[in-house]
Amino acid sequence: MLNGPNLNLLGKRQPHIYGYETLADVERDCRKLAEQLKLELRFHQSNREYELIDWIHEARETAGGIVINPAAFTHTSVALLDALNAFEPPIIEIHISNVHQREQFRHHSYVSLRATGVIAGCGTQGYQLALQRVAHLIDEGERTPKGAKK
Ligand code: CA2
Repeated sequence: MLNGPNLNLLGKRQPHIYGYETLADVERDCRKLAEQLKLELRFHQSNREYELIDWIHEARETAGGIVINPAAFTHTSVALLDALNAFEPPIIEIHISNVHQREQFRHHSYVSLRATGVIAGCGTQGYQLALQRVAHLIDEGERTPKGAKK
């Protein structure tokens, strides 16, 4: 689960947009859910684009899926898109706010060009919804023989 720039401020500023839960609260709730879903969860946040890219590269060898809130990099980063394009398993893009109800520049997402699914406007609950979706897609992938039509 990857989180982009400024999400370390979650719950501490702009609660009218992002709510009162901190990123530590989100991580705690997701860890509980991951345990129920029998998934090993790695949870990261960075304000640096290259660090997110390095984690995506690392995930190529180790992860069954990615949940990513790219934050402002959503709208700017071809580099993040390129890294995600090199990752094969499911990717769920999540936004806490409904980006489509906000400024025009938030309506476009480079990451959506690669994301398997997108969740926006469900608050911090979106992270848990995304995790459930990844678990479902991993299960489905394991039941579908390679090369079979889905
Ligand atoms: O709604 C989302 O989750 C966003 O990805 C959040 C980004 C924003 O740039 C995207 O357009 C939508 C902003 C993350 C910054 O988070 C803060 C949280 C609390 C206080 C200040 C910033």
